[in-house]
Amino acid sequence: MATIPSSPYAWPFDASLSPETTALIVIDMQTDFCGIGGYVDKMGYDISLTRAPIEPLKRLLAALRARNYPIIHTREGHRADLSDLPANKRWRSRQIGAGIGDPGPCGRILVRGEPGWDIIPELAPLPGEPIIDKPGKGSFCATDLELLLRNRGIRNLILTGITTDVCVHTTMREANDRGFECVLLENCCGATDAGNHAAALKMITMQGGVFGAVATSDMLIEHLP
Ligand code: C5J
Repeated sequence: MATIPSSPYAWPFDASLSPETTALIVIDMQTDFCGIGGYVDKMGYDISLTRAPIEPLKRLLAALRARNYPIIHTREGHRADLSDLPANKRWRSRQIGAGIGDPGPCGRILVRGEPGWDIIPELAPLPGEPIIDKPGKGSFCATDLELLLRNRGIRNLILTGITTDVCVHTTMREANDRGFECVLLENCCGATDAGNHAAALKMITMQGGVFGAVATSDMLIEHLP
């Protein structure tokens, strides 16, 4: 029986932390969200905030791979013909100068197969680690993530990646509603705004942990069974 120190309760609630029950999800660590010339950079946001989780994530991946925890990566992106891109998402991104599907310094923005869309080399998935390609913010929407998790008997999710307040939070909410027990590692996430990152963490801890718990990767690594 194992838990880690986290807020607002020791996670997971039933002390079932183990490689058989628990998976790491690394969300959207793509050039478009943290690289020079990518989508977030083109919108004018500070990519040092979305790059902050890279080093802690490297250490976390090494620790979890060494203990055989399942690791799943996600990528946000759209088909080359943009048939899975809602018109309002395209319109909104164009308003802010980074039109999804339009050409940019890293290729067509958030289009599958383009250089900016891929996961950054520092955090490249290893062979055998599933990659979920998703058209939306949440990792469960229009993907087979839930099927993969249920087939492996996974019921606890360690959530990391970018951005804290958008794709990570949406995934956490989707997972919580499906009965998955989630922890978000605050130093392994980043947002396009420091205040939004802090607010997203606080939201999780309300109502006794309405979406799960918040911890750090150091605490997790220290207490990993
Ligand atoms: C956004 C994401 N922010 N990965 N995507 O559009 O958070």
